[in-house]
Amino acid sequence: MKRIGMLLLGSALALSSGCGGDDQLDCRADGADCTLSEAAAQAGVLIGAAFNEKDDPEYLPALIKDFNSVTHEGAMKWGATQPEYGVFNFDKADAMMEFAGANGMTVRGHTLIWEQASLDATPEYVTAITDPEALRTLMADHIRTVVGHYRGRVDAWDVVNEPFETAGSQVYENIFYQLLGPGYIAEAFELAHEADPDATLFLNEALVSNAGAKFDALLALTADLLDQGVPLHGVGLQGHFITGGPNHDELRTNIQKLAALGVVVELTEVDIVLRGTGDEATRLERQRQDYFDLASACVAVDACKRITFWGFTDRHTWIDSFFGPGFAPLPLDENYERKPAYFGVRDGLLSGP
Ligand code: 9MR
Repeated sequence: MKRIGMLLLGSALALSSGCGGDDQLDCRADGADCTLSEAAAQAGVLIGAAFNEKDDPEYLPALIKDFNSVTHEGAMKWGATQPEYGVFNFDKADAMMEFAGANGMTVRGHTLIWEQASLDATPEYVTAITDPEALRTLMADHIRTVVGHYRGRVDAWDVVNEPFETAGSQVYENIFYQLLGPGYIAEAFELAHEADPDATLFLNEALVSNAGAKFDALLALTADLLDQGVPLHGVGLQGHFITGGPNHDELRTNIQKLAALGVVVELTEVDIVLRGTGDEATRLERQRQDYFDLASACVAVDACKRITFWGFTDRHTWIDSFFGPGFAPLPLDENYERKPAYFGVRDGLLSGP
């Protein structure tokens, strides 16, 4: 299955998007039927999607058609890049780089440090460490090797992913926190910056798109790191909307508050489950409105530079494997047809000045 996926990735290298590059195209003109990347280009933002290897010939052509930025769902995580102590493997991530390069797409690197009890990709040989200096050495080697391998080629890195408790607003006391203290975050950013001084370095967090204590904690942490002179350049608001949709005003305000600190902001892992009551048409319309609210909140603030969806077609979404089928969270349906959500994103992108 993985081999087939890699072959598909290879065979799609030659495809070109045929969109997104036409500066003359006016997506607001009557009858214009722009792709998402064309609309995003007009809005001055990047539009991306996470992907994986899939045994599905329609998958990559659909990704290329609508997006100009990619993220791999797993290939750059610790467990993939350093599966065993001191043994690095860049096969899948290198294939993504080649795919992105051949199709004129930028790459968001995800992620260098992410360790949580419930869900991550940090191998046991890391979490089993008890000596702080051993962990510090390993963390430095990991970040230097991975970021160094892609120096000058990955334009943004999620250096630390989900430093907070998923359901709370406290910093999560992962193995790095336990052994290195809260300063592990600053250390990770310093290491990444040394390894690639031109990469935009992000703190990436879940469930912070709307107002609340967790967003306030993220804002305070960002301000604190910047005060310390840490090379933190961006904050990613993931945007997995599982229980509720984005609130346009709260999201815009959150982006503005982060921008006021001097960082760029990206919406990094967007999906919005088809939820609530009513018939399917009603739910699809609510999802369209949610996607509109989200995209329009981003383009309303200059500092919001990219929207990345966590997948792009309902045929392949992590939501199915974690929560079961039927949540249809993405802009393209299971047959790669454009959903109301797609038009919500596109209209939202074009809603700016
Ligand atoms: O979608 C990803 C899934 O395929 C992986 O199994 C999982 C664990 O590595 O991570 C999922 O992506 C997560 C992302 O890396 C960080 N934020 C939450 C995402 C959904 O769980």
